[in-house]
Parts: sequence; structure tokens; C-alpha cells
Amino acid sequence: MSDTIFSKIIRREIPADIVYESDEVLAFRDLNPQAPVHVLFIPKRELATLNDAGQTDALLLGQLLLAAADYARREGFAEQGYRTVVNCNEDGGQTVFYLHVHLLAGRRMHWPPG
Ligand code: DGP
Repeated sequence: MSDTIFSKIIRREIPADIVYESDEVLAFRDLNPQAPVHVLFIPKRELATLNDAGQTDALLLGQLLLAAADYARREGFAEQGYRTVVNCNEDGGQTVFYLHVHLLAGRRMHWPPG
């Protein structure tokens, strides 16, 4: 049984502000938001990093992005815009080793990212 924070959130062992759930995907607000809207989309089937995804995970990866886009439409900021980010390993800035898509919105994003 995995012991990452996000596995515990899926198992409801620690609380989270859950904003979306399907059979495959769970989404909840980031504890340390970097924008007025900062939601994390995670697969219920655990993958540690994007490097661990293969062809059999292609549908699941698409579902994560589509869930983020649906959320943006539902919340009314899709047209204004938003950013999705997947950090991978040390240089990518990944700190929780359970694959997740960040959805950031509500302010103008900068490029290049830090
Ligand atoms: P990353 O650096 O890409 O691995 O992002 C991990 C994110 O997870 C970071 O933005 C903070 C967030 N986070 C860490 N611990 C918790 C937690 O216990 N609850 C929630 N909701 N978010 C967390």
C-alpha cells in the first residue's frame, strides 16, 4: 500500500478539499496555492511520476487533462485562461511522488516559469 500524501487523500485517511471525483480521477485544492485557483488532478490508479506512465496509461493521462479543462469550463475561467503543469522528478520540482496535474488560474501566468 502506497504511503504518499495523495494515496492517503484517496483513501480518505487525511482530509482534502475535494472539488471533483470520477471513477478514475480525484481533484482537490492544493494546500499551498500558487494562484487564486490551484487544484491538483490525480489518477486513482497510482503512478509515481510521468516517467512511470506507458501506453496503457494513455487514456488515464487524457482523462486528467480533460477533467482539468472541464473544471475550468464549469468554474467559468476557461476562456480567460489557465495553466496545467506536471512536475517530474528533481529538476521538474516534483515533491510528492504521486503523479498529479496542477491546474492554476485566476492570475496572469509568467513565462518562462521559474
Ligand atoms: P509538486 O511539487 O508538483 O510535487 O506538487 C505537490 C503539491 O502538493 C504542492 O503544490 C503542495 C501540494 N500538497 C502537498 N501536501 C499536500 C496535502 O497534504 N494536501 C494538499 N491538498 N496538497 C498538498
